[in-house]
Amino acid sequence: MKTIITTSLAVALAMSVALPASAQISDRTIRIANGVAEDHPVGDGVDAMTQCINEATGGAWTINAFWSSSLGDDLQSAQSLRSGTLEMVISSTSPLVAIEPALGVFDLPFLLSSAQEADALLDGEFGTYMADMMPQHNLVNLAYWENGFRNLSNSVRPVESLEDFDGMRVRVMQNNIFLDTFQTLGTNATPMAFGEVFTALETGAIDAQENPYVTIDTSRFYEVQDYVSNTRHAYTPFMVLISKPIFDTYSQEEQQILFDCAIVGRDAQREASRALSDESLQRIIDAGVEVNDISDEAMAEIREAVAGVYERSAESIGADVIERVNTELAAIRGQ
Ligand code: TK8
Repeated sequence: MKTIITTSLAVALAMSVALPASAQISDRTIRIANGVAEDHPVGDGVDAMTQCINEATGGAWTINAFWSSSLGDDLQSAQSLRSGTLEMVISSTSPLVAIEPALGVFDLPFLLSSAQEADALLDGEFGTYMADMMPQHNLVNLAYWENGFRNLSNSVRPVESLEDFDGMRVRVMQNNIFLDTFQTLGTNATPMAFGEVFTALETGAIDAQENPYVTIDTSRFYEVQDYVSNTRHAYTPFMVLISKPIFDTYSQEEQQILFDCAIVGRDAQREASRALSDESLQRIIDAGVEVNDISDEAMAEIREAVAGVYERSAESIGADVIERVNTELAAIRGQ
């Protein structure tokens, strides 16, 4: 009896030494929900993340991405994650404000002014501080990817001044900060899920929407819009979220693979996003859309008009969160 135990122990030990990794890795299937189209830079990020996972798990995991809101919109998907019926979503922070109001900090108009600033903020202490708010909602943020600087497109006129926003029927993401911003600019703003935007533009139910060039390109909004104005009014990041109830069933090693590969995906995704942005802009122009910049003077007026949004959002976001982001940004800007 004793010999048998000793032998099986020895075998188990030998195996655990020979197979240090696979012993902790189970077969898993991860479905990833997305609102964007597959040729959006998120597709490049998912490819890089998947390849990294394949290498780390020896192919034990199956990753299935679903595009163009085919598993539901950002908020619906995030709710499915919370109840443990879906594994992952790559979502803009904006619709998630319904779950965690502090995320509205990223919707504040003209908060960020460059991609470098965004990276430093999101990959630094502030990004961690915001991510740490998610587990209490049954969500785990693995990384921040790039959605990008948002620009206004419409079918009415080029927006060159504050007055040009007047009366435009614009779709905004579903939260009060975007609603406030666009109402303050004088538009008739309607919150709407991303998946409904193309049809609403096509049928003329709305005149305008706002998204980065890569989204105006890959979601083909240029087919149903005549003008794009370079407003860069917000940089709303993507969160790569995993369901916490599901994440909790993963071994520590598996959890680490998720974090590491989401970062590998992030780097590929941001690179693709920045490379595609100029190409997308060119495709939009080639499609016959009129693209315009806004003068510094007019931009200053637009910024001034929406400055009050910060004050009015302080209660929902949390004054401490706004103070924190301002402090962090001042440090990043070397002020
Ligand atoms: C895609 C969205 C989208 C966002 C929006 O699911 O809703 O306008 O910018 O890209 O996250």
